[in-house]
Amino acid sequence: MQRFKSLVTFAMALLLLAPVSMFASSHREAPITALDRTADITDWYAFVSYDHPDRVTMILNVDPFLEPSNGPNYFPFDPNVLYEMKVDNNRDGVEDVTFQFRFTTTIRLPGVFTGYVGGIAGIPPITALSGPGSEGLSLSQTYTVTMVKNGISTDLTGGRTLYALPSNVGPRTMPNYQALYNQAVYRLGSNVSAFAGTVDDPFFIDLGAAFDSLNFRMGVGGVLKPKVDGDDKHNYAPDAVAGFNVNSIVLEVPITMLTVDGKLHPASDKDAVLGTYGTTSRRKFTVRRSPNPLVTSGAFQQVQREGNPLINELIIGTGSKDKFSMSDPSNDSQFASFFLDPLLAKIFASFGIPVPPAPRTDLLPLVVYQAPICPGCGPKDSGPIADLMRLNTGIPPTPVASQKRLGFLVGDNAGFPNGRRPIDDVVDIASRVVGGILADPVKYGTPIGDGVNLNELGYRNTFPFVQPAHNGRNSHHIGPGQPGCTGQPGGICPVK
Ligand SMILES: [Ca+2]
Ligand SMILES: [Ca+2]
Ligand SMILES: [Ca+2]
Repeated sequence: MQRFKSLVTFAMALLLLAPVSMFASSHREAPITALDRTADITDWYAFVSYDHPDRVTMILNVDPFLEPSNGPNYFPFDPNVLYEMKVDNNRDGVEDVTFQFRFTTTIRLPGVFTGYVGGIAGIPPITALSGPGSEGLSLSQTYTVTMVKNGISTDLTGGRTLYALPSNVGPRTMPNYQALYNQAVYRLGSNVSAFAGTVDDPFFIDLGAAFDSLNFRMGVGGVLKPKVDGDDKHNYAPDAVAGFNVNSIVLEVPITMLTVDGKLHPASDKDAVLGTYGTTSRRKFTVRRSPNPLVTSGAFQQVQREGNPLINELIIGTGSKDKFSMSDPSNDSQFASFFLDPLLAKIFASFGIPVPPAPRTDLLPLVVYQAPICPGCGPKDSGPIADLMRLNTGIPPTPVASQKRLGFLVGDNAGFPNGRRPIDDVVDIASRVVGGILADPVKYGTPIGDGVNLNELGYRNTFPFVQPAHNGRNSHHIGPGQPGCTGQPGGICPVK
């Protein structure tokens, strides 16, 4: 008992030192971006498209916890932020193909007090992003898509003007939001598609339990019972992100646009494997001269990046997070001590969950190129320690009906940590990986999880793979005790 108490004391001491958002995917996790929300990356996804196995889709989500009713300006992208998607195709941890997104804001109705208006005062409802039907769209955003490869910048818009999808204000202003959403999907030719706008946040987590010092509702340390663990169709705990929107940039490109030689490769070939991440950057200098808008100048400085949600959230200590955010992945060996002896594993151990001893070489496949994600990689191909979302493009996508929330851990090899799809339950997967499941699934395969098993709106199975934004007038969140999570008898979610 004394030993147990001292372990608990130890665990609590560790918790006080632990990263602020240890379990959030990446919502408000680093000190700088907690104060700079438009540059705050919440999630990074990269996967082979389920409907087009010859293409890769990348999703960069930014600006966390957007309350759908939060007018009058809602959630424009930041014109002062450079949003980028980066791909390493030759295993040195340095990007070889970069996609850049820049936004421009126009206020078309400067005398009106809100960003969006319709069905009132002679202004028709908003039914289009431009032209007739867009009269009430005062706050209008357009964006550019540029590919940088071998130092050459290529405009991918084909000369078209691309409009970002505003949030779903409500039924009077936007009576057919789905139609607006459809208009924001751009097929740009050469099998390149782009989308940018406010959408349902696809991430799911019981944040309240996680931050109450890992006070999970399913069991001590978050150990799931088989019924809960095996149920990909219901939530047994409240999803704290449910009912919130996020700003999303989605790009789909042919795999051949990304690989080192412009060809497709089988899974056994090392050239099939890409290392991907997303970044936000701002110019180094800002001048504020009232009453004029601020002016920025100078080179771009990276504000944040995300590769694996696991590394950014569960591994890096808060005192190093800003440095990590602004560093390049190819320099991540400076963070090797966090990778090889993670604090979270010690906390799991304090709950009585067996974990492997440090150094944790079983975590290396997430930060270097090696099997199982890169079976074709030899010892000389591993590259430097680098937090990249590694994706083997030779592994075919799993058909939608067969996809599993636990992805790679349960034989759905097209899921995290081989890339990441919206369905992948990264909280549960990452917790189990830290618990040692890659080292020995029998010895260290404790089914750790939070009881939130899916996104409340489900998943879209075609481009852009994100669901339309929640309605500002008629939406709600799913709190403890409210409908939307099911199953747990006598627990916080009512049984249906
Ligand atoms: Ca490279
Ligand atoms: Ca959601
Ligand atoms: Ca979960």
